[in-house]
Amino acid sequence: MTAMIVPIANTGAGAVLGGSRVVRFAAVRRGPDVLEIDRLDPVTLDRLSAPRPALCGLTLDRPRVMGILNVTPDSFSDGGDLESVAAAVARARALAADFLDIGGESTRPGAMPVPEAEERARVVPVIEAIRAAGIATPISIDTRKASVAAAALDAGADLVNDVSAGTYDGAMFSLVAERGVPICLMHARGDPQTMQDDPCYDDVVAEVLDHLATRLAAAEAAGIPRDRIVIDPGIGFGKTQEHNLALLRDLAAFHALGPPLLVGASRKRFIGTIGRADAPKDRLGGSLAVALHAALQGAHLLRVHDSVATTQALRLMLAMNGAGASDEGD
Ligand code: HH2
Repeated sequence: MTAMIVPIANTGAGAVLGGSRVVRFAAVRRGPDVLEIDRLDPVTLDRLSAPRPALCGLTLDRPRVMGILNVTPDSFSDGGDLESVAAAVARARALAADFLDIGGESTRPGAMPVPEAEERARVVPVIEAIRAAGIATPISIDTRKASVAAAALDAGADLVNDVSAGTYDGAMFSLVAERGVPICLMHARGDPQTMQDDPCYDDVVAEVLDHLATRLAAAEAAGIPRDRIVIDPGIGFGKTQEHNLALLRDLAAFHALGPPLLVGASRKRFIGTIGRADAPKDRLGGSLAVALHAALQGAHLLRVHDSVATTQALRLMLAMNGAGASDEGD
């Protein structure tokens, strides 16, 4: 198992965390010990702090907002909201996000798989219409299927978000390598139908880290260069509330792998439970709290439903930390 190093993230002093404009760390936790960064080996220190490569032309020195556009009838919080292509385009515009993440298959707990042709028919017209409307925001296609990813890329998508990290469809990594696009590798345990049936880990952070290291190596072996890979601990995918909280608490541990870090916690069940909000759409306050926490642990991409509110919160966080609120020069 990977030896876990958890940067103690702070603002103001030490080395930058994950190439961030605002988050720094002067010490790390390793097991029970706290080490000053001058006691870290240079390779580890470099991996933890090196600037991350730009993604689809966007720098990752500040957190970027990925707005969720679900074109599904059954997503847990917004399923069925978008009943026409025109409504999806209007939503894409209203999200005003740095990235758009478009999905045609719900991966909520208990969801049934969607046939490939059906999933393609949901996402392709929406991507084509977004591009035809002149919206140039980078689009990520949220799918586990290589044929859906291929059709979405043909229609104008720029990167692939695979919640199975290439384990669902053996053709996914070769497609991504061949097309030369970035991919987000997310940790999940089990499939959506069964993943919440009593998930168990000895040490959830170490095990998720190890799994992502293995998938990262598999993606590289399939010809996807490291500078086109994003990683994600997969909040809510085969995890209890305690697992989610442990992953968020030690989020900075994931910087040790090197790639940019994406976090998707928006409106998820643990936010409703802890924040006492039964309806997913009532979970904005808790979702913002988690997004800001993740940003202050150096997360590079925040996958959210409420992108306008999240962008506003991040601008304030950046301004208060002296990093400027504006995106001028991006
Ligand atoms: N969460 C969901 C879907 N895709 N992708 C990444 N990389 N990370 C996530 O945490 C993640 C994801 C589930 O949320 P949502 O899309 O809102 O719901 P549904 O799966 O029901 O469509």
